[in-house]
Amino acid sequence: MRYKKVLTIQDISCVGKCSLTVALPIISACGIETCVLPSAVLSTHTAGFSGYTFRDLTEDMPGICNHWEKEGIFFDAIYTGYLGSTRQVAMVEDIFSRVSGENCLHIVDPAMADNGKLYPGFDDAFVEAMKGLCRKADYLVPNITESCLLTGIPYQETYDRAYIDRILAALSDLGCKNVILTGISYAPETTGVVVYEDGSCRYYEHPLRSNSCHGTGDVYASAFVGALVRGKTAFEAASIAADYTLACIDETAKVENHWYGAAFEPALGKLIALLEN
Ligand code: PXL
Repeated sequence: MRYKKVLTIQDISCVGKCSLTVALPIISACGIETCVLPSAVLSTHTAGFSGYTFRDLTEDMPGICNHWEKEGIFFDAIYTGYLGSTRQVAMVEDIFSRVSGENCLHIVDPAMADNGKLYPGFDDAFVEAMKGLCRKADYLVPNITESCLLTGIPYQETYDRAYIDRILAALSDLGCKNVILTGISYAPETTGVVVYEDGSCRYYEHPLRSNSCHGTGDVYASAFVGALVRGKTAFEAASIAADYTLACIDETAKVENHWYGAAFEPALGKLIALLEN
């Protein structure tokens, strides 16, 4: 049996349930070996906490990659999320070229913005650098805000299918082959994901919950990567990740004061069941 190995490159937010503390358990639950390259270490994530610590690990990256190369370590997929500096984005492109195994899948979540705004600490130079990494992705997993920043299309809170088609065409012009566009809602009670593959679009729609919590983008991208590497098609993986994320949001609603992250743990059994269908 081929034992698949994913490398995921994103930060460790020690508390806050996002990035590596979400990717590691979720991809592992999908039955995939999950190796990590931390981009930065923060005491918490930056959305809703104040006074967090931030240690940028850019300087550690070349040495870690050199060692893997010397050991002949290669990956079946590389999945990137929140990166710690603009300089790091080019380093990650270099890592793609050095430790990708045969037919390695590259999945890029350009985690840098939400709700029309860049996250604290990011600027236009970071967005420019991120465009380069997005071109290297086999699958890009952005939200609408990130897509707008990458393409220069003004962010809109309400929109129609023509606006989403324009965003997808612009991402394609940027060089992104396949795009899983998350959080696309065309009706008040529903939301969903648009799966754009080789120029054609499919939409997976599901109920929209009124409770929101931080970190659902990371939960979604991690489940997508786990399902894709397990051998599901991109549309199947996108749908499984959406059903799982919805289950996590429902679990979060049962817990008091859990705004800082999704209660993804109680729904892991559901994810495993979805993968076995
Ligand atoms: O979920 C994206 C994310 C990841 N890592 C850190 C963040 C955020 C979003 O705010 O602050 C540190």
